[in-house]
Formats: sequence, C-alpha cells, structure tokens
Amino acid sequence: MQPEEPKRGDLIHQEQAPFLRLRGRKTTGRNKAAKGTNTTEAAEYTTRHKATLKRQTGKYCPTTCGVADYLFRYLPAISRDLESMGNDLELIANLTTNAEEKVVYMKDSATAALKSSQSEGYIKKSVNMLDDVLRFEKTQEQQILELQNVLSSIQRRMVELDKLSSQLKQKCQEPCKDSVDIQTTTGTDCQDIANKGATTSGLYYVRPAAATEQFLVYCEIDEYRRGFTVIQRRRDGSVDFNKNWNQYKNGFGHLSPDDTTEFWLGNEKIHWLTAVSTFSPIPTVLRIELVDWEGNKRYADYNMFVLSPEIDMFRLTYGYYMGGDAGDAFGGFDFGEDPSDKFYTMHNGQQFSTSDKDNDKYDGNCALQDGSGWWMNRCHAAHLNGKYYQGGTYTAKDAGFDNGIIWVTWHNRFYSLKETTMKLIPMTRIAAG
Ligand SMILES: [Ca+2]
Repeated sequence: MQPEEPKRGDLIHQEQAPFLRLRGRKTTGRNKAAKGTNTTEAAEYTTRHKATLKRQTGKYCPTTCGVADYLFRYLPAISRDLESMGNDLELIANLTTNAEEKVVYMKDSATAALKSSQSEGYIKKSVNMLDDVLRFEKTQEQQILELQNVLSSIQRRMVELDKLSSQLKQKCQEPCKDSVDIQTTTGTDCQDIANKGATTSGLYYVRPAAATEQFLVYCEIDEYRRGFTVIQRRRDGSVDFNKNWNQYKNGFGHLSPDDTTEFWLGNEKIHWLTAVSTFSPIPTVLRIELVDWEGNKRYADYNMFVLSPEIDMFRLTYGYYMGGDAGDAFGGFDFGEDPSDKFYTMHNGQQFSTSDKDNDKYDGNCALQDGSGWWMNRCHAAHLNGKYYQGGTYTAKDAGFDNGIIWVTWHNRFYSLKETTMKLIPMTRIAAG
C-alpha cells in the first residue's frame, strides 16, 4: 500500500528547512450594515452576526486579530446606518410635536366654539374625537421614546465595540498569524537545552557549532534531564519516505510539539549535529528505538556516530555498537544465502543513496528498488526509511523487494516495524541518571 500524502493538522512541515505548518487562516470579512430598527430585529441581527463572525474567524486562529479585522470592516457601515436611523427618529419626534400642538390648538378652538355655539352635541363629539387623537399622539410619543432608548443602547454598544476594536487593532499590527508551541530555550543541541534547565519535551531551535544557521528540532527530554535530539520518526505511515536526494538533505515530513508526526530531520542537519570539532569534542551516540505490531519495544545504541558532509555523500560512520536488545543490524546480517551476505549488508561506512543518487555497492539501484533514502550497501540489513506496511507483514512476491521498515536482528526482513525513532545524545549522557 502506498503511504498517503501527509495529513494536515497542527503540524510543522519541513520540506525545506524548517517550514511552519500554520494552524489557522487569515480572516476575511465583508462589510455588512445593520438593518434592524427595533429590538427584535436588532437581536436577530446580533445572533446572525455572531454566527457570521464565528464562521469567518475560523477555529484555530490563536489570536483575536481576525476579530479586529472583521469589526473594522463592518463598523463604518453600521455607524452610518445608526446615524441615519437617529436622524429619522428625531424627524418623526419633531413632526409629532407639531401635530400635538395643532391638536391642542384645535381642541382649544373647539372648546371656545362650544361656548358660543348652539350645535353643542356635534361639537362635544368633535372634542371627544380630538381627545382620542391626543391620546393616540401620546402613545406614539411613548413608542418613539422607546425606540430612542433602543437606539441609544445600540449606540452605546457600538461605542464599546469601537473601543474594543481600537484596542485589538493596536494589539494586532500584523495580520492574523498562526503559531505552534516553540520553546524559548535554545542551544547547540537538545542536551545543551536540557542542561540549561528545560524539562519539557517539545520543539526547540538549535544551532550546533558546525551549523550555518539555527533550525527546529524535536527534543525528547526525560526525567533524568537527558536531552535527545530526534532525527527520524515513523509512527503511522502518514509520511511517504520515498523522497529524492534534496528532500533527504533538507528534511521532510512534520515536526510536532507533541511528537505525533513522522519526519526525517535532514542529512545536512544530522551532519551538523554529529560533526566532532574543537567546539564539540564529545562523541555522539545514535539511539535507535523500535516498536513492533505487538507493542514490543527494543533499542540499539551506536557510539561515535558521525554523518559526513554532502561532499562525501553523507556517509554513515560509527565507532562501535554499544548494545541494546534489538541487536546490531547496522553491522550486517548473514541471511544464509551467500557467505558475503553480512559483508554486503553492513551499513557502517556506507554513503547515503536515494533513487536519484546511487552511491551503493550494488549493480542496480537499491534506493530506487526499495523506495527510500538510506545508507545502502548491497543493499541492507537495517532499513528504517522503508515503505510503511500496516500490520507489518508483507511478502517478496507482493513487494518485489524487502522494502519495508526493517531491523533484521530483531524481526526478519519481511516484517515491517510499526514505529521507529532515531535520536542523538552526547556519549557522556547516554547512561541514565
Ligand atoms: Ca548501484
């Protein structure tokens, strides 16, 4: 089964050194003016508006910058509408006052007429009608007053929102930015970071002495304050490890603050991390941790692990196998097919190969056949960048080659492991405590 394209999520993508996979998106807002002129409509508008706001700001954005953007887009329009509504209400109120004055005048005239007229019944009726009109006018006035109160309350809310928006605008001078949790401590590697007091596993920037730039790594810091710098992680087959030379050089996959994703840190960075110099004279231990499909865990340690520079094709060398219960697969394996099996499957001293750069000891192209980048000999007894097989078992007949995730000194070459970790630590700190 071909591994799927990398999943999206709260990840860091590092196709090239190091890319951040962003979690949210920049908010886009549309101008929208309030149309409601009474409380019900205003309430409906607010509800509708909240829904729109929620939809448009997204759920991942870690800041409120998007909200500010949005408010600023619709505020001018709604302010214009409110102003126009206020003017209308004022006009109605004026008209009503005039009408009331006229009715009072008419009523007074009618009363005066009553005194000098014989048509008493008719005029009395007219006076009663005018009283009704006056009462009606009073009710209208009351309603207008209520509307004015609603308007004032809305205006107060708008002023508050305006104030809030100004505060947000000040806070968000830049557009909505996404972020992941990157720890603030930096160092030459994860042990250096742990030595400086960091106790939490997660993402950190490191800059080894040999490096030309700092870069992001996942540091595994344990209870003994050991800081492992993780260079490779397989967990679920979500990242395709069939990549070319440049991708292996720069790294690919995803770094995540909670160690939930798959990646290859990159040969150049591994070279910088393992380069022994006068600045960093302590040898590096490569620890390999493996998990099979039954949940069993095993490990293997190699001391004085060094990856040579690109000019030497990122050659793998180590001083010796320090031990571990997974066995020494890097040392080669006698498959019982040919006396030279072990010699041609040992990895110490091999250059790195990819499908587009064949540095192996085989007439064909091991990396192309096995769909990986690795320190191929002719070809391998260990193959941790191999194809991911769900469930672990596959056959030569189906696959064509032993191209799974292999560590033959534990499981045979047609058993593909479930999880792998390759990580570095200074030799002086490998022993716990
Ligand atoms: Ca070859």
